[in-house]
Formats: sequence, structure tokens, C-alpha cells
Amino acid sequence: ALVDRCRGFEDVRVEFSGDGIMKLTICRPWKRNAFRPKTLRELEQAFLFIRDDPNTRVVIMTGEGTEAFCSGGDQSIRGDGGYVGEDGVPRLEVLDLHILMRRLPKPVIAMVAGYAIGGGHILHMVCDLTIAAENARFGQTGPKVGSFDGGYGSSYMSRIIGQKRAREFWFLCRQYNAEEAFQMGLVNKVVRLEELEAETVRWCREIMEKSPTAIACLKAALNADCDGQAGLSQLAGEATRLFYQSKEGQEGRDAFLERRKPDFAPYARF
Ligand code: 1HA
Repeated sequence: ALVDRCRGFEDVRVEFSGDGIMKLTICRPWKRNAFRPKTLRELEQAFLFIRDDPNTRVVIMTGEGTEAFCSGGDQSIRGDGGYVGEDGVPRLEVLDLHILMRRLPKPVIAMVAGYAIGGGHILHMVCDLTIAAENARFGQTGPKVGSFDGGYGSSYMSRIIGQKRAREFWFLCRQYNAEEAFQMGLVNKVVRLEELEAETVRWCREIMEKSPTAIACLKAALNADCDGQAGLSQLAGEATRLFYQSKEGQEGRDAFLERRKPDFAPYARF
């Protein structure tokens, strides 16, 4: 199964609940779960598998331990043009991961204890929902450490918390506690640290009772509002998938294969 395909992973632990929840844990707690290229590759692999896996209905993304969800890019392997992996190539690969997470037709829930900072803060924002423990701390550091994310980290942030707040986040590089983040709409719920996992699982199970197709279409629709042509393409892809499942769509395919004229007469629009 999917979990077996991820067994060789070093930086990411992949666990399945048995009833539809896939949990991805970034396991570099000694670095506050900062990501290196290998971490991102493993997350990307996991998301590609999850997309195709009919058993996975919801994803939980989290960090090992209670000190941090993720502290962003590992600054110790930051070269002069990006984060340098084993192949020596400097990359900004986390931007590709954002796209994979947005495109995944299943909800991703960030489960945040401790720091969600820098690129780690952006990861939680890109998740569909965020459940935070009382000890969670949120913030950007880019202008302090010589970086910035003008992609989802800026534009999507401003959709979530508004332009003034987004400028405050980036220009001042302050940290905000869980309650402040909740007030800003960055976090869906704040709970005691001991209750973080149970609460997150409750949200997953509640989602899993709902129609997966409705949820996939809603995720695509909410993305489309921010994602331009790429967002429309995702939303339209959901429409095409539904069309392929209809008699009318299948008549076109069958007629082609049977070398006859298609008969769309029974499918007049109402
Ligand atoms: O902006 C981007 C991108 C933009 C466009 C495209 C791609 C991007 C990709 C990435 C990023 C970024 O993520 S830039 C922002 C990078 N991250 C940071 O600036 C956060 C740096 N860390 C901290 O501010 C603090 O460590 C912390 C607030 C998360 C935690 O503070 P705390 O609890 O006081 O712990 P601290 O002692 O600082 O850290 C514990 C250990 O973890 C330290 O190592 P040690 O001294 O024990 O050897 C610390 O160096 C290490 N560590 C923490 N965060 C990172 C890190 N090591 C490398 N990189 C880190 N990000």
C-alpha cells in the first residue's frame, strides 16, 4: 500500500489510520522541522501517491514533536541560488509542493504545535484548514533572513488575513500566538496541546462523512478564485471528470470507437 511505498523515506513519516486519514509528519525536530530538498521530494512523492490512492480521503500535515510544525527552509544548506540537495543543484522546490497541495482533490489539514515560521508558515497557510495547539506561534522571517515568498506566501496570505495584516506580517517579521492567529482567520480552531491530535482527527472524520466529489469541487472552486487560469483548469477538470462519468460523455467515446456518428439527441439541455 501507499505507506509501504514511502517506507524508505528519511525526513517524512507516512502513516495511515485505516479509515481514510493519511498523516504526513516532517521529522527533523532538531532543526525545528526545517525542510531540505530531500524533505520536499518525499512530501511531493507522498502527495503524488495520495492523489491516486482511493483509500485516502483526508491528509494531516504536521511536524515531529511539540516544538515546531515547520521552521521553513533549512538555512544551513542554503546556497547562493537556493536550497542545495544531494545533487548539488540549488532549488526553490517548496513552490512546487504548494501547487501539488492546492491541486490535491482532497483536503489537507495542518496540525500545528509550536512554530510555523517562514516557509513553514506558508506550508500551513497552503493547507486547506489549520488546527493549532495553544503553544503554536506563527510568523514570517523572510526580510530578516534574506528571503521572501511573493507567491502563495503573499497573495494567498492577503486573501486570508487582508492586505494590511499581510504587510504587517512581512514587513515587521513579528510572531503571533495561536489566539491572535485565530482572530486573524489564519487558524480554524485552537485547542490544548494534549487535545491537538484528537481534535484534528475529529475534523477529518466529520469531513469524511461528506461527499468526496462535492468537497473536491469546492476545493477547486475556492482555489479558482485565487489561482487564475490554473485554478480554472482545476475546477474545469472536476467538471470534465463528472462529464466522463455521464452517458452523454460516454456516447462520444463509444461512437468514436464503434466508427459511427454519435447520437447526442437524448441529452438535450434543460
Ligand atoms: O522564504 C522561503 C522561500 C521563498 C521562496 C521560495 C522558496 C523558499 C523556501 C524557503 C523559505 C524560507 O523558509 S525562509 C525562512 C527560513 N526560516 C527561518 O528564518 C526560521 C529560522 N528559525 C527560527 O527563527 C527559530 O529557530 C524558531 C523561531 C523556529 C525556533 O526558535 P527556538 O525555539 O528558540 O529554537 P532555536 O534554538 O532557534 O532552533 C533550534 C535548532 O534548530 C537550532 O540549531 P542548534 O543551535 O540546536 O544546532 C537552529 O539553528 C535550528 N533551526 C531552526 N530553524 C532552522 C534551523 N536550522 C536551519 N534552518 C532553519 N530554518
